[in-house]
Amino acid sequence: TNQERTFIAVKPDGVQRALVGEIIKRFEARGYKLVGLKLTVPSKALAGKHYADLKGKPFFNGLVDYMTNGKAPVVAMVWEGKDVIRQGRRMLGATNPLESAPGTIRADFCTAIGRNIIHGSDSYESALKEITLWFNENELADWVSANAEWTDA
Ligand code: YYY
Ligand code: MG
Repeated sequence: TNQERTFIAVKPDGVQRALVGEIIKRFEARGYKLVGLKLTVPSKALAGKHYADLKGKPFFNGLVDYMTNGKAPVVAMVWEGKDVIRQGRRMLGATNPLESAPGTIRADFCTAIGRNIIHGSDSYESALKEITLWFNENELADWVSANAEWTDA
């Protein structure tokens, strides 16, 4: 439905590299609606839950440290719109930037899998879990975009 929501986060490397505006711009320009936005340094507990399915991978501890060490915050966002979970993943590109198609965010702005600048939920279940983990209900804005009559049909 048009009300589908996904969790998108600019990781600390994306914030350091001043790509926040560029990333927001792409989702806005596509016609998606921003309903949640905050700068935060996640706790190790939060990052561990966020990446729970990767526990045991050799890169897990480094991943959690990079997300939580506070050298830069994460820009946590919730975006809403038609097919936004799947389209968000397509806009991000493959996990390994060297395999990402040109034109995707990862291909256009990075080369290292361990510094791939952005996160996006990979399924409806992940989106629900991640939105709930990173945001309180009262941090999400219900609003009607004046563009909706031109972008939705
Ligand atoms: O969802 P996505 O971010 O595209 O990939 P995941 O398989 O969920 O891995 C999460 C995160 O872990 C990835 O964005 C970078 C990091 N990572 C890594 O550093 N090295 C790997 N071999 C695989 C993933
Ligand atoms: Mg993932």
